[in-house]
Order: sequence, then structure tokens, then C-alpha cells
Amino acid sequence: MSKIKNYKEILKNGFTKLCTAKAMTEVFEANFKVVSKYVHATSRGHEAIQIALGMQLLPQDYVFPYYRDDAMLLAMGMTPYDLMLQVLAKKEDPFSGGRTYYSHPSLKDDDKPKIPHQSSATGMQTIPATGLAMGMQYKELVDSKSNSNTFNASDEPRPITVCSLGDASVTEGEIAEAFQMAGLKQLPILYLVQDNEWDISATAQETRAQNAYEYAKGFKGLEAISIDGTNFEESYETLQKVIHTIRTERRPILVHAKVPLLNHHTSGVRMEWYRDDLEQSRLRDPYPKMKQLLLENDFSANEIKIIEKTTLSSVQQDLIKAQNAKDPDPKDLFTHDFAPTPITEEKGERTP
Ligand SMILES: Cc1ncc(C[n+]2csc(CCOP(=O)(O)OP(=O)(O)O)c2C)c(N)n1
Ligand SMILES: [Mg+2]
Repeated sequence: MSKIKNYKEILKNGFTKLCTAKAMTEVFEANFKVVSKYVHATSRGHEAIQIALGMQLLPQDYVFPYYRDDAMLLAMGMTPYDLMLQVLAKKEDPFSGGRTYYSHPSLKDDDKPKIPHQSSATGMQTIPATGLAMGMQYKELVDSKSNSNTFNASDEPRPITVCSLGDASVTEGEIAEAFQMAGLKQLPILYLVQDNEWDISATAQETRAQNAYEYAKGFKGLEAISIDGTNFEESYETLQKVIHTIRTERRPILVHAKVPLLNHHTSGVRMEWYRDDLEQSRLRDPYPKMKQLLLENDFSANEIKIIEKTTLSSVQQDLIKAQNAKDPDPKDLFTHDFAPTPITEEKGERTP
């Protein structure tokens, strides 16, 4: 039996999120023409590690997900309907009012981790994320010197920053700059690298000399851990320890999670065009593994079936509802909440 507290509840919640994310991939695929107004990617194959992380974050944390992190967003409390409003570019899309593409979230809900706006250039979240962790450290330093507390009481336990990355983006130069600074300044940041060994259609063998775990070992002050990101229990337990360490010891840790990519790179780059490893990759699918984990923890086959059925039918209904939701009105472009306040001509300052 696992040492994780409330393990059965966590397993049920985690499996429900996994089935929901998987259902979204399947429903999007079955409704390809409706959903592909523009490009989208899904987490299929990466769900276990993403959910294990998303479930353990707090509203005071700052998260920089990347475009494949829809299961992480569900685990943080977003609904499939919320995400569909973005994929269909609808007016009520909670991230950007239908103006940025799928899984490019930005969020400031009181009850959820905060998400700064995302770039579509891979890896570009890493320097801002590391800078944000530096800001957290600075705030704590100011507090300790002035004996004041600029954090809210609800900021206990201490917040962390999370930067989520695909394996190929880690080969970019900017990531080295960020790792240097995180290690040097001992910043409270978790780098999660989801290693599916693909860089669009180029393989790991073609694009890198080492994986992110081996690479991180070269940065003094940055601890690195490598795990099987398809194993929910290992992922949850490792992240529980890692998050606790960052909250209390205020230092950076990189978690390298090995995962298979089981859906297209994106809706525009189809797996059937170039993947010759799919049969092999499907043997590592986190979904049957998690199902087995539930059975081993006294869930009945019938309970599992009910979760599978209800998540699939609710995702199907959500897509119909989202299709019928309002489109953005071009007239709102300059009056929408997201638009900057106009600059006054006299002073060159922004009006309040
Ligand atoms: C700076 C930059 N270079 C290239 C691209 C094109 N591109 C988009 S996704 C991608 C592959 C990224 O692979 P990885 O980071 O491993 O994430 P995965 O899609 O495998 O989850 C590339 C090269 C981009 N968006 N931005
Ligand atoms: Mg990859």
C-alpha cells in the first residue's frame, strides 16, 4: 500500500482526470473538422505525470505550462469546457477571449495556480519563469529585512514556480541561461521536462547528445531526478517530495519524466506521416497502467467503467455546448478586458 495520504481519493481523482484528457483527445479526433479551426496539441501519453503535478499545486504557485499540458490544466481545476472554448476560439475562453491558441493559457483565478501568458516559441517560458522565481526570492529577502510580510497569510506554505518543458526545447540556448541562474541563485523553481524523445518529427538520436537529466547534472546547484512519467504512483510521490523540498528549502529541482507521445505532434503534424514507433510506444500507455493501479487498490471493474463512460459522455456534451457558445465580436477588440488602456496624448501616460 502506498505511503501517500488519502491515496484512494487521489487515485480516483487522478484517474478521472486521465480519462477526461484521453476522452478529449478522442473526441477532438472524431470531430477533427469542427475542432481544427487552427492547430492544437493534446497530452495523450503524458497524462500521468501532468496530472500528478497539477493536482499538487496551490493557488499561490506560478505555473508556465507548454502547449501539450492540457491534462495538467484539468488537474489544476480547469474544465474540458473551458479548454474547448479556447480550441474553438470562443468569446468566453477564460484565457484570452478566443485570441490565443489551444493550451496557451493565462490565468489569474483566486482558487487556482497563476499562469502568466504563453509564447508559441518553444522553451521561451523558461527565462520568464526563472525570473519569476527570482522575484519570489527577492520578495522573501525584502520581507526578512524589513520584518514585514508582503505575502498574504494564504501564501503559506511558500509558493513555488513551475516551468514545464518538452525534451527538445531543453536543447535551446536560453534554457542553459535559466539553469545557470537557478543553480547560482538557488531559486524556488521546479523544471518539469516531459521527454517523449520527439522534436516534431526529428528523433532524440538526431537532435541531442544527452537527455535533460544528464544535461542538468552539469549545472551546479540544480538537483535532477529522472522518473517514469507513465507511472502515476511514482510521479505523484516524487513530485510530492520535490514540491515539499522547494517550498521549504528554496532551491531548484529538475524532474525528467520519460513518457510516450501517443497522439499527433499537433493536429497539423499527423503521427501517421512519420511515426514508426507507435506500436512500441503504446506499450507504455499510462491509461491501462493506471487502470491496473486502481484494480490493485480495491476499485471494482464496474467503478472504473463508470468513470470511463461518464467522462466520455460529458466531454462529448461539452463539445456540443462549446460549439454553440458565442464567437468573439471584432467590435470588442478594443473594449475587451484584455485590451491595454489607451495612452493619453497630453502626458503620454496610460489612463487609469
Ligand atoms: C523557438 C522555436 N523553435 C522551433 C519551433 C517549432 N516547434 C514547435 S514544437 C517543436 C518541437 C518541440 O519538441 P519538445 O519540446 O520535445 O515538445 P513535444 O512537442 O515533443 O512535447 C518545434 C521544434 C518553435 N515553436 N519555437
Ligand atoms: Mg518532445
